[in-house]
Amino acid sequence: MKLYGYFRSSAAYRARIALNLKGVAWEQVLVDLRAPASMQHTREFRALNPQGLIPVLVDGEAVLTQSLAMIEYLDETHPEPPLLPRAPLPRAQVRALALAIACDIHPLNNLRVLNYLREKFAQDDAGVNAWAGEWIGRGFRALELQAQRLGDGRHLYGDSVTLADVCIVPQVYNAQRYHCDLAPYPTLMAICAYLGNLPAFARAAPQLQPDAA
Ligand SMILES: N[C@@H](CCC(=O)N[C@@H](CS)C(=O)NCC(=O)O)C(=O)O
Repeated sequence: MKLYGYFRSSAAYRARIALNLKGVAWEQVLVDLRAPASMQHTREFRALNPQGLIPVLVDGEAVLTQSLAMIEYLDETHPEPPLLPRAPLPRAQVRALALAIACDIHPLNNLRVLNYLREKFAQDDAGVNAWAGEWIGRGFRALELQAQRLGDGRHLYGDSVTLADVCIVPQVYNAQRYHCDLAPYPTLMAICAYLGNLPAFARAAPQLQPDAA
């Protein structure tokens, strides 16, 4: 499989973790999101994903966009280890945690949104960090409580790695990039400290990717 990604992209980070957990052979195609390269806007890349977003997963002739869809595809085609519980209720609860991150937190600190704040609303680094911190903070306050209720202190949900864990580690990385105060979220931080040492997570870390600056 081929994963189109960029070391700092937290959505690509999720896909890297899942590919590693599943133990499939995969290679990385680097898409430099930074200006002036801005490879996500090239005609060639838009032919692959008209959204102009990474990650993109290519499996043979199949092209998949949206990290959560590709992770569920991997989970269905490579069932071990499962990233979603089988029973409907825990399955929905894990998805809810993952979606809280992928739909409600992450889009507000995506590059194109932050660039828009800079270009159209004249925000500097401090303004951009305050924006990102606000939305990450609102999301993390809820997740901290949910992790205390639903997790075991090492996992966001239950006692094994799930899709929710695949999402929280990259989102905490993003929070650190934007200098968020993470002290109010001791449960989330303990979970990420544990997960970050698992080989599949460790190998997916941004600083270990070939395009890391
Ligand atoms: N919901 C999408 C989000 C993808 C996304 O936002 N990717 C970012 C990097 S984390 C991107 O490609 N940004 C390019 C840009 O903003 O121009 C997913 O989960 O795959």
